Amino acid sequence: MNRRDMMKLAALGTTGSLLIPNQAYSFFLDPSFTKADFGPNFKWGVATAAYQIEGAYQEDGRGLSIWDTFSHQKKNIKTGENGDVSADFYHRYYDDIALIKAMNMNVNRFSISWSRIMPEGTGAVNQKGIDFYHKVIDRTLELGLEPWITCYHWDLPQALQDKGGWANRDCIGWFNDYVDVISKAYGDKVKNWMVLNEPMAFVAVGYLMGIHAPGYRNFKKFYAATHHAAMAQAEGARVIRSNVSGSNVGSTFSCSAVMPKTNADKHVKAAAKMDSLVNRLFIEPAVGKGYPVNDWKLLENIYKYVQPGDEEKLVANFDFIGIQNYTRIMVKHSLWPPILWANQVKPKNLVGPEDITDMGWEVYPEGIHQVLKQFAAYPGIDKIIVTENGAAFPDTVEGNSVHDAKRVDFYKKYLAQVLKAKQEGVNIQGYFCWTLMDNFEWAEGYKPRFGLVHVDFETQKRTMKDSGLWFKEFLK
Ligand code: GCO
Repeated sequence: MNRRDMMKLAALGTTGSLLIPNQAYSFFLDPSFTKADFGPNFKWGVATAAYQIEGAYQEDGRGLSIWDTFSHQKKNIKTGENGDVSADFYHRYYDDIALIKAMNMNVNRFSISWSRIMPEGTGAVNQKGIDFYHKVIDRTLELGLEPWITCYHWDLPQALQDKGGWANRDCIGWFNDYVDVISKAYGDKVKNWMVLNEPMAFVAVGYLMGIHAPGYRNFKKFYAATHHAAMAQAEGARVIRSNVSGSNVGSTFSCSAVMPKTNADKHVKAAAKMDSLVNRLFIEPAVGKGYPVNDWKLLENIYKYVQPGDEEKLVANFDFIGIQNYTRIMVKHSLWPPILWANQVKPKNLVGPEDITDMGWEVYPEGIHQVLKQFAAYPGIDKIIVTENGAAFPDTVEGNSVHDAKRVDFYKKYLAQVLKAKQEGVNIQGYFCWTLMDNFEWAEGYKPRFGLVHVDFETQKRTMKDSGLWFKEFLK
């Protein structure tokens, strides 16, 4: 760290837009474990996504993405909001990245906006887009943090959606070309790469449920998009490996412990279908097991889009996998939705959940232990990073403090379960919080706040929450 940074860091908490209250927060610390229990080389970080934080949606040659289109259409976002400005990270990255350092973390996981790099999705490269992420990476490195890049966090260039998006097989090639550009541009500086963020989420929620961009409710498009994204996760890994010497390549998976409501056969079968969709859909082809069709025959339709030679290409040989966990799913047999014949028991209908977040998700710390074990059991999984975990709760803003006791409690309980899995032998090498600062929560708008840092979206003032201070103290 140079002198200027030291001065900047020293100034944090006193003046300016970065507020870190100076009180001692050691009373937060849970005596049951310490940072040292996770080992000396454990990676601690925060994760963010381009569309959720950057704003500047028309600046410096950026093309439009499906999330610009989707959020600008009426009724898609519950609050009617969009990511046009968001947390304005595009202009504030310099100070925002310092907040990660101020929490004593050592990793900055962020995603690259494909349409900043290639405004039309293919072809011409936008030098200003390339330059922006160089600045983000350089800032990250100069603070002594490791940059971890997510190539794709859901913001497909709109020009490619106009040609069918992930439902078009050409998307595999478009994606490879984009990954080729960014891995060549940043490969000298960045060794840690995640190909896709939660493919199950963007194909199921975007192509089947119609809740996320591009907003389709279409089984055929869902099957096609699933196969093309699964191909892209493996092909993308190979592109990175060939361009980046000493690379550490993985991809991230959304996962939730799935359990049947009771041991009744119909609930058990329903849970198995849900597990195939929610947890198994992308990891199994990546480890050479093919699509998880045994418990949910309908998924056999994906094979209509599989061409000769694809099955070998689906195998990714990841150096690590990213586990992203928030809640569990308690499943009951149900006539709705038809075809899946399975539905989630709403957390509010469960008996005595620990708590329910602003997303309506049950707080269930044991669930992260369960999914870590479940994913570690696949062949060829050597290393796991928890690439996202966190919670949305309302914050209490009081002067220059932001109190979020429930979030602090959430992190302590989930971390205890991560540690338990690690002590039982799962090779977990890092833990990244979702997320650095409050941001655009997709179809939910700005209402659910997941940040360790509070953002006042009127003034863009940042204030570290008690949870951020907890990490600062815990990681000291
Ligand atoms: C996700 C994402 C994040 C979300 C977070 C909370 O994977 O869903 O990576 O973009 O904001 O999970 O919903």
